[in-house]
Amino acid sequence: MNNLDLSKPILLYGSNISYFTGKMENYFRVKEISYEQKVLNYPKFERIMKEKVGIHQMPAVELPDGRWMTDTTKMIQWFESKIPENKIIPEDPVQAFFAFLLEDWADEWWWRNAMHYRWHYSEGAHFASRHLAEELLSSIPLPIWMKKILLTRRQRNGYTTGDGITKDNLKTVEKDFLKLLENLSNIFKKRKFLFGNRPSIADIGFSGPFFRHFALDPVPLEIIRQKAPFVLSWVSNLWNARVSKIDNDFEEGIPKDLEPLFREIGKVYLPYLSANVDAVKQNKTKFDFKFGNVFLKNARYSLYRVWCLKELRDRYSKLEEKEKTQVEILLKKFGCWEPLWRDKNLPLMDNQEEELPFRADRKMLGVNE
Ligand SMILES: N[C@@H](CCC(=O)N[C@@H](CS)C(=O)NCC(=O)O)C(=O)O
Repeated sequence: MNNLDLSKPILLYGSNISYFTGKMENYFRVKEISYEQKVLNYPKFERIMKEKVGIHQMPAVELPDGRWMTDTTKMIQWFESKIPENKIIPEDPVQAFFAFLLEDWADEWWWRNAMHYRWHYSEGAHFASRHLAEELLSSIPLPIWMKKILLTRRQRNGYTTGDGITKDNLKTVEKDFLKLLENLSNIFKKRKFLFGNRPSIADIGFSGPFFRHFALDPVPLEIIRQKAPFVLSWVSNLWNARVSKIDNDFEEGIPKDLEPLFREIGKVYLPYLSANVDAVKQNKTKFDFKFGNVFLKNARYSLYRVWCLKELRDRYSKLEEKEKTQVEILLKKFGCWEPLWRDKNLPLMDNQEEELPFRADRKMLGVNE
């Protein structure tokens, strides 16, 4: 029961414009795990997911033995443990620690920016709402125009204006994206992937925001074309990469040009996780946040992201003493050490997310839970 039968394709349920479904597709392709992408219509999909894995979110994976899975981060770790060849997790534990830190940032921080560009601009909202209405809601007996309105309203209330973005701070959210493009361009003009000419879990993480959002939605795609074409090449390089065919190794240690990314994590993302911890402790479902150049008003709290912070800490705690010292020195240099440990006790539920990837306790943002 614990083994993985790869003689039949794995089924991947989700939309083909979904952030996390796109991430999982990139992983399966790079790792050459054969899969079939399937669409399940609403409301059936929601019902089945709640029954099989406890919550409803995309993507879901069904294994040939009939088991269902959720959560890309934990699913990828599970597949990596079952298929040890052609690993995408660096063998050097220090590199692996930093690769997972980038993956977490890509999953949890860039979601809001991606949703903003898709749903704020009518060009993106028209395209995405029509696509989703036809792809996922075809069994609901309402006219397309009404489904489009309902979808757009749901996504904005859940993930953009309902998650910290206002008319006054919208530009700070967009500037944050431009900074990311600048930092990534400096890397991808020199090599194909983040840690070398070989893809890692960090690249897979970034395929979430980029593959089905920034490099697909009309407004951010044009920005990338004009300002960061190397980033566009990286999106295709990853989609085309097959780890089994790549002889190159990762670069030694932490490449210098990744430092600006880690400094952003220390300046904005980890303080955000800590502000989220405070909000959860006080049961404030909405909270304000101002750090670095980013400013959010009434951002949604997330119980899931408290667990993400715990995962980062656990990853550090499991290192050998010598590696701990190396990681600590680097985290301190990047301004990440203090915010990583700022909150002594994390407000987690008992055994929260311990059954992942087969059962989940919380959605990332609890919209329509
Ligand atoms: N941590 C989860 C996040 C999955 C997630 O939030 N997926 C989005 C779509 S890309 C979703 O299904 N959101 C649920 C909703 O909008 O109700 C993962 O890594 O798979």
